[in-house]
Amino acid sequence: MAAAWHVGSVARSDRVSISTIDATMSAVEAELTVSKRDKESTGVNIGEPGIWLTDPKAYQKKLSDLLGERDPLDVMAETPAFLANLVSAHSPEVMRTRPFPKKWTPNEIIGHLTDTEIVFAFRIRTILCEDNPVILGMDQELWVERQRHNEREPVDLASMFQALRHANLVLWRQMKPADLKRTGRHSERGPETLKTMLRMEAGHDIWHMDQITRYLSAITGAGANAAEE
Ligand code: NI
Repeated sequence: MAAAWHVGSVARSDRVSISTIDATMSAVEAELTVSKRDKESTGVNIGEPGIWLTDPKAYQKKLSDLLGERDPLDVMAETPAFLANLVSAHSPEVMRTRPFPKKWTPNEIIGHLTDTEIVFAFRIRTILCEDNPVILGMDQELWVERQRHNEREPVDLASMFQALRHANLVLWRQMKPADLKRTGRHSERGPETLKTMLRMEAGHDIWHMDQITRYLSAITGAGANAAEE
């Protein structure tokens, strides 16, 4: 069953248990592209308390820990099919259902993943082609809200993700070990190598595939104890 694929593969690896994922969920939920301070200073509702991490390096490590010893390129190559299966197995109505207050819908999670591919597409090319460039963060919540991801067709979002991921995988696969050592200066996390970003991107996939699976279980009633985060 497609929906169980990601969780199953994580469990099989024996490196990251689902309880470990649950324990890190609230932390990983927070993209550190926008700090709590910035959120507050701009008057944007930050939602639930504690959703924004205060330690960017911890976020980096948690995503890397989710990946464990798996090959990031293998993980990232599997995600488009996983999402394509989800949108064919569930109606648009289900995909647009908000399972918990203030949490994304499954459709919005896929929208967020397309945003991440767009952001990474620019960042990795900038770091590969320029010397130690500044990499800017983005406000993931506002991107999801103002692009109205939830109004989009789930099939379209999944297909956009597939195309964007393909374009990025082509570039990732071309990179030599020396390329992966190149650095950018993240506006909040500081210096970051392409190798670190690759591991983060794959860990980000694992986190959101687990999240979307749990949310769909909660919406459809398939999971007895679907976790909110
Ligand atoms: Ni994310």
